[in-house]
Amino acid sequence: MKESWPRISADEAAALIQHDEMVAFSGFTAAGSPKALPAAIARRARELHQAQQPFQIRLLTGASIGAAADDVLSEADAVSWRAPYQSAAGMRQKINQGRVKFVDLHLSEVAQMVNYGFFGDIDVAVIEASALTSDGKVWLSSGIGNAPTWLRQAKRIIIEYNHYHSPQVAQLADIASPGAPPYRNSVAIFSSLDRIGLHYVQIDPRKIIAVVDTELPDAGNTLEEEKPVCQQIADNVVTFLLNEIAHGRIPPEFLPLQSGVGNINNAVMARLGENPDIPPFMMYSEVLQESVVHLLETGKVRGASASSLTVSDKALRKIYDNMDFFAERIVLRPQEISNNPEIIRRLGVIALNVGLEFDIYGHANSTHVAGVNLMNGIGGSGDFERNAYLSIFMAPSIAKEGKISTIVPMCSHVDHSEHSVKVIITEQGIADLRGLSPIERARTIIENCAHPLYRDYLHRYLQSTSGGHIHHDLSRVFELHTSLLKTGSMLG
Ligand code: 0RQ
Repeated sequence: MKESWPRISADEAAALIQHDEMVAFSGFTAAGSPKALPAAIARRARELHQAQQPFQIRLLTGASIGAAADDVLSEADAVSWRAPYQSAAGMRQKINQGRVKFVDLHLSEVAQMVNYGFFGDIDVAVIEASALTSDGKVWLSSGIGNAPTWLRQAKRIIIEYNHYHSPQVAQLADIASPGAPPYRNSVAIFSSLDRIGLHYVQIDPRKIIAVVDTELPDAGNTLEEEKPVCQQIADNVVTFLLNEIAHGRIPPEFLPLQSGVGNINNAVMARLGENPDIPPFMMYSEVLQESVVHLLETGKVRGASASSLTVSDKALRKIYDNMDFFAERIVLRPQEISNNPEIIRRLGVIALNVGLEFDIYGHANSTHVAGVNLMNGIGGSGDFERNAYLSIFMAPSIAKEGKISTIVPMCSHVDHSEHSVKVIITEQGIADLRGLSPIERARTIIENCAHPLYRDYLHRYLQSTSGGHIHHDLSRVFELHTSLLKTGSMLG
């Protein structure tokens, strides 16, 4: 059924959004997020603020959106409340100044929370679509995120019809809902590529209040040139996984991998891809980065499930131009399915995420620098690490040219408890914590993962403390952090 909605401009669509409304954006990372409305909402905020009128939205998303979108909104003071994840410098600053209220959430849980009204009603959903029909079928684009939930729950819908995307992109989508308790059934995914849903979302077309045409690419993902430290971490990950295969702790056909975002994860994927002793494997992840596209082509990655294709323009074009090949190997899912704990546990996913700080007993801080300043948010790391077959965390052993040790006596903020962290890997080495008591864990983490600059301090700290099952000296436990705050370096 061909659609015939009248088109309006992004500014006209933004004018349909009122002060203090809950607005929900489609997508997961820049992929699939609205491209025109964020700037238009920011312009509306500026104009109204100049006229001394209040205008701020509450903003729900899938994960991060394009950094430019979050930044333009935060610069215009257009957002009063934000959840569940962001990764933009400007938005981060406003959150840390207390000018935007931020709620850090496990990404798998957000749809359910919204369905049950934890955050109130969604007034307006702004959804990037690659195709649309007049009877209310909406085909999404390169990122799915929470868009199906927003489309079902929102009172009003603004569609950004992005002609940049090939309408074929929807072949990758598998839109399904896990249902709602107490009548939730099992989610019938037994292998990464299993499909259980539809390619589109069916909505009540009367809810669509505006359609805006765009032709704008996803903001891509800009990865830095591979640093030696990323390569060393990646080599250590490969060594660890090969040893697991050799000892029969990973089956010969391997297990599906989840890989977080950023340079370390990209290096890990590249190294796994190059190594002939790592068998071809599946991915059950949330974000597919650039390196995975190449690995799908070489056959090293047999298939990949995720919520978004966070890749460059070139890689996305390659997928669109070879859709027959990629549609058999990629499934894009709503994040309540891509990050679903039930499926992660069932498939035996190997989770690989980066953290900011780890303590000697194995707790991990992914989100708050020195315990106070938000970096990005927990994202999907908790969904995967808590439920994985092997929960692996990675980080360089030092940050800021050695002024910071990422291994500390006690984490200044905890996102993942010791129970969710089975292995820590830095460029220094591998701390395999399985089966170790707290004191054994501490010795292993310090010896294998801490940087030589900090190793003696940490050993001395441990030796000088006493206690019961776990040893700590509460008067000194944050000595490194205190020194960082006082002198700008943990070394003092
Ligand atoms: O800052 O660039 O100014 O030097 O933190 O660190 O090493 O570049 O690593 O980009 O992979 O980010 C944990 C933030 C790591 C990310 C985190 C400084 C360091 C640098 C970034 P500079 P790197 P990355 C999938 C899974 C949570 C969400 C998640 C993250 C900057 O991986 O947000 O896992 N994870 N999602 O110098 C102070 C420390 C530090 C420190 C590093 N201890 N103290 N600063 N830095 N350690 C994705 C989704 O969920 C969508």
